[in-house]
Amino acid sequence: MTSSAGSNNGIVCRCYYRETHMPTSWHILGAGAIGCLFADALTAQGITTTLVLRDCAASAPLLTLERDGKTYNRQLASTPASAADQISRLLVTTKAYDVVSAIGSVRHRLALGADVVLLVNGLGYADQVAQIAPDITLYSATTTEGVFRRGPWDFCHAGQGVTLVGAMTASAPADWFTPWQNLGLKCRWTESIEPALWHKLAINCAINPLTAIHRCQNGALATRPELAAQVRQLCSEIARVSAAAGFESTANNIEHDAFTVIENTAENRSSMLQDTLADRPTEIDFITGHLVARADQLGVAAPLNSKLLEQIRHA
Ligand code: KPL
Repeated sequence: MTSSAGSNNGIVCRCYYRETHMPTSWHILGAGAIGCLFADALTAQGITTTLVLRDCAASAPLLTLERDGKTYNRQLASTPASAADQISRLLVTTKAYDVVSAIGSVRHRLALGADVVLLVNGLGYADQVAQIAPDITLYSATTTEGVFRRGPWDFCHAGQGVTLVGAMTASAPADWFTPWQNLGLKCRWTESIEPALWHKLAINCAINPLTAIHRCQNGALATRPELAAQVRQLCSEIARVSAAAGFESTANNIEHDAFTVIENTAENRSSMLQDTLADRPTEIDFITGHLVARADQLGVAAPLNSKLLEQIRHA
């Protein structure tokens, strides 16, 4: 990528020219279930894809993935975060609390104007990313793909979902998105990613904290009447916050949508329950924490959400 800077009525304009011969390649930061699913799918399409590994000496991981009832292996390329070669396209699939430090670890490698896609649960980290890496082009994504880890590099793609991708300001699909439509995963471009991210946040607020506190599968939130009543109360609070924040569709549909997800993922352990059971930090500050902060700003009461936030924080 080359760049030129000019001045227009005192406003400094920086123009980026992407060289058309530049080969498509991706780096993936966050070698968990979703990161490895995309690493596999991109590599399978002949797109050079490299996992960025932060805590171990770079070795080439041999991925085992069960998909559509078949298990296969794929050798993935990897690089240590500390390496020097440039990154022009980065897919971030870390935990929400890790996004900023993970991007910080490869900041020295990011090309001017690099495309960075945040495919991460929750909200509230994008501004900090833009602060530490102001010269990147930021995209966001949200997915309902169901993948779980069975071993260090062993994953099962248990449920096909949809991945929505977009830019924070409405725009036509990015040039790099075309091959994403042939990954064997359902990837769709959306001109309104913010409502999609908010909707996913709302679903996670309704499901994740309760499953972590009660150590239950998602389905129990519908079958146990006392938990279903709490889901309904959470949803009515979320609906009020959503309406005040201008997310009408979530405001109108959250209870119906939350129970649909609960039904469709009845056997799942939510990501927050998995984190709790594995004694890892949870993403609560970027899920319920974000909702409660927004409720406070908007002067909307969200007492049950606030209570669950404190319970998980102090668990
Ligand atoms: O996204 C999820 C999560 O676990 O984080 C849900 C939709 C609740 C599925 O388990």
